[in-house]
Amino acid sequence: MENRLVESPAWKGLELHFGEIRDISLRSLFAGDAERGERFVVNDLGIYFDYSKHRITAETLNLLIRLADERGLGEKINAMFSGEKINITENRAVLHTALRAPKGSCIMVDGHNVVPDVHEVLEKMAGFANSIRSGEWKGFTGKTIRNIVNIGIGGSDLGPVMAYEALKFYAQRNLTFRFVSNIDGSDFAEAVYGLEAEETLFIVASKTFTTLETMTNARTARKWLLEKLQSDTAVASHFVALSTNEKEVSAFGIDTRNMFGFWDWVGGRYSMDSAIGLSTMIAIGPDNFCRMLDGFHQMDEHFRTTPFERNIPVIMGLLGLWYIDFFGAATQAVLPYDNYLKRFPAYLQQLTMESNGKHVTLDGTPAGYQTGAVYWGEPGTNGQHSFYQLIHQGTSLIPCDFIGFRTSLNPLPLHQDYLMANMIAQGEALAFGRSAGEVKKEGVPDWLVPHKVFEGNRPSSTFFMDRLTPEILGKLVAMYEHAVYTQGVIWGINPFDQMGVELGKVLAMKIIPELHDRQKTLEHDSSTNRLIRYYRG
Ligand code: G6Q
Repeated sequence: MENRLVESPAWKGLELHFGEIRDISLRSLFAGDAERGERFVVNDLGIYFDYSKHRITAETLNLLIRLADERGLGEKINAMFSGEKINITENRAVLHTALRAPKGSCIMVDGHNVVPDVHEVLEKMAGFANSIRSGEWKGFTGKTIRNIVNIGIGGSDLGPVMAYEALKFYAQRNLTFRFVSNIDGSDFAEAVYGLEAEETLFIVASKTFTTLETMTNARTARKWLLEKLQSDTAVASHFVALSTNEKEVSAFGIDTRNMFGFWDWVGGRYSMDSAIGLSTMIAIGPDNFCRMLDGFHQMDEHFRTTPFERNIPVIMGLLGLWYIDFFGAATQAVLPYDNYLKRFPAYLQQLTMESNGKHVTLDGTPAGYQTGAVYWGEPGTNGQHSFYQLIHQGTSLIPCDFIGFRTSLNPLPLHQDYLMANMIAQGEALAFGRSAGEVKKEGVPDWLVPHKVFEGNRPSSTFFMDRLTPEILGKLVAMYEHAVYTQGVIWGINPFDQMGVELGKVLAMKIIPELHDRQKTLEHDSSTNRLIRYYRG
């Protein structure tokens, strides 16, 4: 089936339909239906999802849902939730949903119920998080831990950083959190700048415990600590590991009692609610962490059980596909109107692009149609004073996701009104623009009119919620996770491997010894050879 997407009846129907509605404006769609702003809305789980400002009709949605049905989305959702090995290239189950399954549920992998394992780790994490938060856990010299440095990269960094920033309001403020990911020594140097080793805990977060960047930073951290504390035994009270690889953790010198495990069925970019979330749990406390997990779980259940026409992640995934494959949109902007969500676009970049940036379908043949879009964004209103110009008046079509909250966590007079007014106004301006006639009425001279025209017809979704809580964050992340899966299923690709990051890593390992050994003959292309010689100096 994988390769027949473009042959499927619903796809053919969408092609015809696209021809009919591509030039219809949002102005006319709204003018023709006074209820449109209520009709294309899902209000569930505390999320008001308005997708009325999309270039769709009821017919578009029907066809997209038919496409999802024809591609077996319902069965594929069940396959994922029930632990089938849907990550076929790595022969693995994909069970991030088990990380937030309530105690007492049963999810079998290879004849084993994994839910009790998940809760055992959560309890161990909670015990540890509490001992750091209360000051009970002491460093090697008997001092209380005040600084937590998470060392990890990719999925072992972006989730923890994003969640820490997003939930900082709920964090225990006498603890300092820093994150090191880059192999660039400056990242490490800045992360430990001004920290007392005696009061610092390093969390080495690595599923494999072999990643070059993380292991290099972890070794540097160990050296930094030992130089200051002058004893090898200090490692035990200043290092913990989050990993699936007990052998490597132990070889590094971390006591496996200070290791928090997870499993091969948790993908890196789907792991922020596994042991990889230890820094989050230390920051916000186990109770808030559980509220976040509950939010994830509620969205999982929504995705698993809600009919597609009211299913938030399914609709999101379908709309994304509509723009990518029919309108030729190459990018999708994510614009949170909440400063705490400043790292959310970066987090989503990995989630979406590493998942759906695939050129072959499950059977290995070229897709032949466009898959994953480029995700990007910055918080509003900052972005309005920077790149929004291109979204409003540029030549590319860029669907936008606006994310906002009714209540600010820091309610300073006027700020929230101004923030939300701006978010709402942006969606309105993008959709309806400003015509030449309207511009002329303002007395603008003819020659200037084209420059002041906003064509409009630029689509956006708005996600409106009451306030940013751990529970809502869980829902938002799971919502995007499942939208990604929805698209992956329809495209017939594997959203759960990431072979594309391998080649660069392999080539870097070859180049490392060539950088200083002038005897080594360089056998790359002429450009690469010259770059290596330039570095050699
Ligand atoms: C995510 C990817 C990747 C991974 C990092 C870190 O889905 O697999 O970003 O998370 O390469 O890997 P380790 O956790 O094994 O160090």
